[in-house]
Amino acid sequence: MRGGKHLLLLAVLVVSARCQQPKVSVTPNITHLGIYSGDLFYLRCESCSSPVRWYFNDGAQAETSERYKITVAHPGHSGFYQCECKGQKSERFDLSVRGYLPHASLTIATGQPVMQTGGSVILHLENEGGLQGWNCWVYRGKDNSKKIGLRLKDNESTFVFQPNKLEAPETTFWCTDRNQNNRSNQVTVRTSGKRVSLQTCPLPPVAGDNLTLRCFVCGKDEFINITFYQNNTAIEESSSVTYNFSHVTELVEGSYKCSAKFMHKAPTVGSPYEEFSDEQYVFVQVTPVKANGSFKYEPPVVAVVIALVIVLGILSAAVVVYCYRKNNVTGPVYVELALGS
Ligand SMILES: *[C@@H]1O[C@H](CO)[C@@H](O)[C@H](O)[C@H]1NC(C)=O
Ligand SMILES: *[C@@H]1O[C@H](CO)[C@@H](O)[C@H](O)[C@H]1NC(C)=O
Ligand SMILES: *[C@@H]1O[C@H](CO)[C@@H](O)[C@H](O)[C@H]1NC(C)=O
Ligand SMILES: *[C@@H]1O[C@H](CO)[C@@H](O)[C@H](O)[C@H]1NC(C)=O
Ligand SMILES: *[C@@H]1O[C@H](CO)[C@@H](O)[C@H](O)[C@H]1NC(C)=O
Ligand SMILES: *[C@@H]1O[C@H](CO)[C@@H](O)[C@H](O)[C@H]1NC(C)=O
Ligand SMILES: *[C@@H]1O[C@H](CO)[C@@H](O)[C@H](O)[C@H]1NC(C)=O
Ligand SMILES: CC(=O)N[C@H]1CO[C@H](CO)[C@@H](O)[C@@H]1O
Repeated sequence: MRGGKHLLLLAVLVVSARCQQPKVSVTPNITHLGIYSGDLFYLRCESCSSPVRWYFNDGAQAETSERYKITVAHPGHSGFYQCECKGQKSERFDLSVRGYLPHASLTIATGQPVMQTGGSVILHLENEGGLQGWNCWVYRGKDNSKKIGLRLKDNESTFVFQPNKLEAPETTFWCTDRNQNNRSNQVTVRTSGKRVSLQTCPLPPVAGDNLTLRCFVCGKDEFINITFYQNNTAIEESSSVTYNFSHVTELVEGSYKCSAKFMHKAPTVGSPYEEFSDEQYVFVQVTPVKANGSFKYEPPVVAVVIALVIVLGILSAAVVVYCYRKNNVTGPVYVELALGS
């Protein structure tokens, strides 16, 4: 029967797709919780090693590593992503970024978004509906996210806790309710061995807000001037460690860094020397809009499908053998983390 034949071919397709076809996934695994403005995550091309080609809405991207980093998510990142390696292209991965923040809020109570390596921050979690059953998670850029168990006394709506010391270059925190239906925004803390660091608000400013950039300098007494840079162009040099934007617009969006001019201690040495901070990208949220996330289905050309099916049919036997040998990959396991405080 015709239908039966098609079904068989479909089964063959599924088997071979499972083994060979690359697949786009998200780390840390937050997709089931919704992706919101300001999130940091990686799109990963599973069963691929670099070089990888990435596509966003069918457009080729510059990224060639297995991981495609989204540093500060915004609705403009919504669409479909595909990765390709060794001539194999993944299925479309639909990503929808909400143009607003979750109800529950996580903020830095003590510390800054950029800390010295080995430093620690104190975080403040708040949810109007109470925090019973809530836990937090930490992602350090590698491996899997780890759980931070919160020792909540009762159903309070705010909680303050201190995660472990910051050793990774980039550490991301967020919290979820018991059933993982709701979550907080993320807080990302970076570490830097540099003496100069630029601090911005951890959440992207909404158009119309005021925004303060702050240049932190270790060894305060010896620096003379601070320079702020926007997209590598100096925008201000003065003795002030802050730079303010009032009523930000999209035009403020860009890459920022600052530098401090230091004077040599010895009285005979003349000219000052300059040290730069790392760059921070500032994204401005325009009016909170719901992401579109619509999936456009384009029916494939029948002839191409038939040709593909025949080719895959020939290959399937070899593929099945290969699969049985190689299919011992396990899913990520979340490790419970004892809390220091
Ligand atoms: C991501 O998390 C969801 C819900 O906990 C789970 O069903 C899914 O298998 C996870 N995905 C991966 C790739 O671990
Ligand atoms: C926790 O407190 C909130 C109000 O603060 C209330 O709406 C909610 O029902 C409480 N949950 C439990 C499990 O007691
Ligand atoms: C510091 O900045 C001021 C402008 O605010 C400038 O006049 C002065 O020359 C700068 N000093 C140095 C050492 O660059
Ligand atoms: C920027 O704003 C902050 C607080 O709103 C203020 O303390 C600071 O002096 C301002 N900086 C400048 C350069 O105006
Ligand atoms: C923003 O800054 C201006 C001064 O530059 C001030 O008048 C205004 O109150 C500030 N707005 C907010 C929301 O802080
Ligand atoms: C800075 O560069 C980014 C990316 O190239 C661009 O989108 C943005 O408009 C630039 N911002 C400014 C203020 O020039
Ligand atoms: C949402 O999608 C529809 C049709 O696909 C389009 O007309 C509309 O402009 C989109 N809206 C946004 C906010 O992207
Ligand atoms: C406080 C809050 O946002 N609660 C939501 C948690 O998730 C459930 C299910 O998605 C919603 O119904 C609640 O409103």
